[in-house]
Amino acid sequence: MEPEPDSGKKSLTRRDVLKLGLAAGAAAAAAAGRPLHDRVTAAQLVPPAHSGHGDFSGTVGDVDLSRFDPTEFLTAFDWGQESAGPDGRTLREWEVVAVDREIEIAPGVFFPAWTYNGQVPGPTFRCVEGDRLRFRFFNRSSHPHTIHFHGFHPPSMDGVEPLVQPGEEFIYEFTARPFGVHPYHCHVMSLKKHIHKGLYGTLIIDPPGGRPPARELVMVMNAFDPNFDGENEVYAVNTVAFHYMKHPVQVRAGELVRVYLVNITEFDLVNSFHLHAGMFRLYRTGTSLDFFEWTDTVTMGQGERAVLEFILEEPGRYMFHAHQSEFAELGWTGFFEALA
Ligand SMILES: [Cu+2]
Repeated sequence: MEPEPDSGKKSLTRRDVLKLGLAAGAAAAAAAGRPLHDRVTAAQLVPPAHSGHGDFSGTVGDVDLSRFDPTEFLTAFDWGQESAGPDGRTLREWEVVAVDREIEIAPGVFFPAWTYNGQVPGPTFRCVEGDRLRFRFFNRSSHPHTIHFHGFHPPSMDGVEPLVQPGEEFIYEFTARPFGVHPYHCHVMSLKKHIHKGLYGTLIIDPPGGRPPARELVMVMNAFDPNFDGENEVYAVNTVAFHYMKHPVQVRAGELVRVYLVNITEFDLVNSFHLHAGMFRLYRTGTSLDFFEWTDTVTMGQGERAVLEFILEEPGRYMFHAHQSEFAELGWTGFFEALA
């Protein structure tokens, strides 16, 4: 391992660790007899700086998209089982199961996640302000977990206590308010561990009259610490490093695009979203229909979220990435592809 150029001692950079992780992932995949496409060869261990013209992606190959496809996740809104509640309000019901599952965060890099419904991020739940929401939570994991939603609800429904032990269940029920974008996550100590391991997702509460028609997308800024040293080595939106470089997010030139953006990144103080060649209207927390600012970059602490609205005016590829360059180079970079 090369020492850092400006330091007297040998130290592993986060990027070195990503490379080591790729190698370890390849060895593990081979040992586990995974199919060939899951394995990583030495030729695939290409650091971003040397990956060639026009390719910022520091990974080669693809994750197993049949297990989790970040492109499908973008538009997977789960409205739950809808019925008329006793008071005439719409009742929406979901089943949420906490389950331990290994996930693939970059080609050949596996992470022993704790998940809601087997996926990271968890499902994007969606409803309208005033709906009655009922989440039946089953803990099939090996540790106690909860679901803590942001937004208004009785303190008894706050997901801090009781702890839901392995094999137990709990029903969270409350009325959806206020409209906006609200993260949800496990709230068991050690909090950073339970969140970082993958127990988080997004609850979107629509305004009673809805928002203007748009191409709608969910993006959860997240990161992973596969070597458990308390620092992230892999960054992404929606879990898989560089996924939207390899599979650009397709929209139409001239159409309104709406991104529900959440920052759940553990360990780092802030994360950010930057759009190239355009600007977006920023609705912080999504709780007002008047936009806060017209900008191309938004920076968020953990738990902050926003609605972004923009139009990509001309056909072509528009890059988007964290404006922490380090995060961008460790996976948090993608393209929108505006089609004519
Ligand atoms: Cu937990």
